[in-house]
Amino acid sequence: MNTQEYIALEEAYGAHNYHPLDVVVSRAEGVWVSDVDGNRYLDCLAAYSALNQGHCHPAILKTFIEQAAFVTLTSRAFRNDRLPLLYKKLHDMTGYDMSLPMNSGAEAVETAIKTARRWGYDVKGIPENKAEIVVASGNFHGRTTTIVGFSDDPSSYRGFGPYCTEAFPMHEYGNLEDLKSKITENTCAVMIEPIQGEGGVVIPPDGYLKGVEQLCRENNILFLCDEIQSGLGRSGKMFAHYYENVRPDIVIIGKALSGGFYPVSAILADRSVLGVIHPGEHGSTFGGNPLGAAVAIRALEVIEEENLIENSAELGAYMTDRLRAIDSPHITEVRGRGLWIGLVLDTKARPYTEALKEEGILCKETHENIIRFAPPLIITKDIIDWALERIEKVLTSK
Ligand code: IF1
Repeated sequence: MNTQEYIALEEAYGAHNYHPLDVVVSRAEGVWVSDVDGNRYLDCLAAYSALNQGHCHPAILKTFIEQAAFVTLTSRAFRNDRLPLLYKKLHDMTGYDMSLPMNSGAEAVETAIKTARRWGYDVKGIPENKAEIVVASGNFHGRTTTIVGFSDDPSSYRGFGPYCTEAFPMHEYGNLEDLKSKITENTCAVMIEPIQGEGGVVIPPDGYLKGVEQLCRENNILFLCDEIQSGLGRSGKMFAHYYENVRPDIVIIGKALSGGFYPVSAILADRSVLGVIHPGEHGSTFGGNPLGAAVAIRALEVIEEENLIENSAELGAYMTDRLRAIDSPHITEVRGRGLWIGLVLDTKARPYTEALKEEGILCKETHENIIRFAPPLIITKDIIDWALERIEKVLTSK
């Protein structure tokens, strides 16, 4: 079958919950993907940073295949020989006492919400069912009904109510005075992304993360940091919150935690916080399974072994500088951290992402006028130069 035939099937029998580019990927390796018609593309989206290690990384693949032949799932009614090693690896890499593994990012966010509320009641002494978590404008934390209930993007929340909005007061992202005004005696946590991905790589003002941490400490509130997209090297550091040397009480991770092989997410926290969850009070069928744990351990090792964090910082700065040097009347801003770059245009971005696809580059627009570039962190300078030639051609031709 060819591209159009696959698309016809998808249109006929699949829910239309996405508007993807018309490229039908059938093979992928490293930074490259190929479609069913034999066209090859540079992947500049990396599955929204689930593929920091690149597609089908051979070392992770080897572990995936080996572990899948040993044991894939035990449920948590029994123990297994991979999960303890993942717990230790996450402790060693991040410095947090403990972690709680889940599957999707949204599940990890829900886990953070439940943990913060339970801490609010059992430790802080907030009256039952009164706990509030302050969230940010422009947030994206997943698509469960709880989470979309505190989104300010109608395409995320419209028609999915009723919501529990009083439990999630919203402050203007980046505005510490506004955050302060939203804190009450019933606030158990503040939850933010250190950089907002879906908002188009929105970097908050210097000092904002430090200010959030300070307000949380002063008001006995937990600082929850969603690093599902920004974490694990994407921003040029292990975590984007490292740019301001803050230490959140709960760090939420996912996506590249498994290198794109398997849904693995987790929350990281010290015993004083995660100790509020007791046996039988939270979990999931696949959470902490040995296949996911084995893959996650190997995915984390690859980040270290291949110096992906340093590569992201170095080549991200290079790519950002080169994009800023493009003489295009349509580029109003180039912003980013590491290999996570938002190209802000003064016009709709879709025609440009379509034109880039014709040049062999896959990337995605967000909020109509922003093109995100987030290639796998294994990318090399010569491939970035190859891409920049084509990006400049497209951005100066319309
Ligand atoms: C889609 C973007 C959307 C996330 C942060 C939690 C989650 C995500 C910071 C939930 C997931 C994905 C979801 C995916 C597209 C992508 C995305 F922000 F990355 F661009 F949607 F807005 N926190 N982001 O970025 O993790 O449950 O998906 O594993 O829904 O199409 P998940």
